[in-house]
Amino acid sequence: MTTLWRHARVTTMDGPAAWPGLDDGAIVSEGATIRWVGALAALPASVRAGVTDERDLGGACVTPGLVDCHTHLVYGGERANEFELRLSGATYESIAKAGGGIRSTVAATRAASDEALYAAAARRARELIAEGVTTLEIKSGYGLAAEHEARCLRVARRIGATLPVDVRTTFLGAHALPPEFEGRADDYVDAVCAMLPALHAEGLVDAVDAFCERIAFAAAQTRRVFEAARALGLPVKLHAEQLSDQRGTELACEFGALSCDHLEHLSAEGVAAMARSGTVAVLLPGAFYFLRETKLPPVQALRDAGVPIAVATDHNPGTSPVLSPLLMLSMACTLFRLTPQEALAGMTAHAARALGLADRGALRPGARADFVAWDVAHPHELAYRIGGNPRRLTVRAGAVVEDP
Ligand code: DI6
Ligand code: FE
Repeated sequence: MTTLWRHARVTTMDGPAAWPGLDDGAIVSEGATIRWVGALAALPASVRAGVTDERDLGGACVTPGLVDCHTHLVYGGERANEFELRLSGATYESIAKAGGGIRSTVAATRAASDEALYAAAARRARELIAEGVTTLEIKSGYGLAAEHEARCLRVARRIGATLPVDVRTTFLGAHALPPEFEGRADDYVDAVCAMLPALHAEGLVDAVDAFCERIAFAAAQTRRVFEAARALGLPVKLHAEQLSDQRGTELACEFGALSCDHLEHLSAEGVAAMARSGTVAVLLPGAFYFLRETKLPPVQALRDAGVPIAVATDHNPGTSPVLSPLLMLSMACTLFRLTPQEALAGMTAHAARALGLADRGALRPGARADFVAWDVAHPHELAYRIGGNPRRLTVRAGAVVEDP
């Protein structure tokens, strides 16, 4: 099927000049792929001749499908109790040290059945899809034992197989120290490295991540996880410099990391390392907001160095219980002073790059026909609104997505 999608303002996100986009724009999709995109008046007769189906988008704004490149969507339970504790003065780090935090979610995740994990994660994924997400990264990291990490990654794959969204999975075995390894972090890192080959052989791992932080893993331990990833040819990412500067970014860049994420405490050396290795900076305003952080990521230094900036929900029960990608566009602007265009690039073109996906995130010939038609007059409205969902229609791999 070759479809002409016409009567739209098309924002391709294919380079900085593509803003706000083409009035009277049109897209021709051939199967799952974009064949042509441009102003309708410029549609070549040869392309027009092949069109078998036409859809009028009613003047909507069209953008690439959103890519949420950092989520922890699969877990049991929730942590509203900790939210309340923090409001009365406890800190995220003190709660973690007292055995709450990630560990409490690990206990709830281990206790949950596969079905319960799937049902909860699918409910969350539907919320993201409803706001225009067509590609979603899901990390493990709440199982922290081979069997439970595998269960979580299988649930993540099942989300991709059953819902209209492409799922990329990331193994985050080095997220926290599970209680059975208390006082033996190095032994647990050995265990994490030992889990990876079987998970990879089962096709469950697209990338490997770690949490390099005082309350999690040291740089030397992170290095060992990355070496295990490299031995299998898997790309790496890192939760880096979120609460303190551990120089995790420089380490990740040594391994050619796809992305370093959070980055509130990133140093000038870290910025330079990212620029050299072409690593994407993934900013997570939901976690910054929810933890009431005050140290801002060095956005201007990242810009000046030409580091691509992505934006994601970081959905997780402890620090970012966020299911609204559009709200993250808004917060990226209000909290981090991104422009609406930068924020949208952060959830399309740059997010795709943070996942190592060259076939999406921008609307251009040869790319996947993943796009969203929004009831807005200008794409900057996507970052301006707080609440309200202007999505009219999602097209994924060339076909209209039915509400899941
Ligand atoms: N950084 C975060 O913000 C989340 N994980 C991480 O490495 C927090 C996860 C949690 O608190 O459950
Ligand atoms: Fe995270």
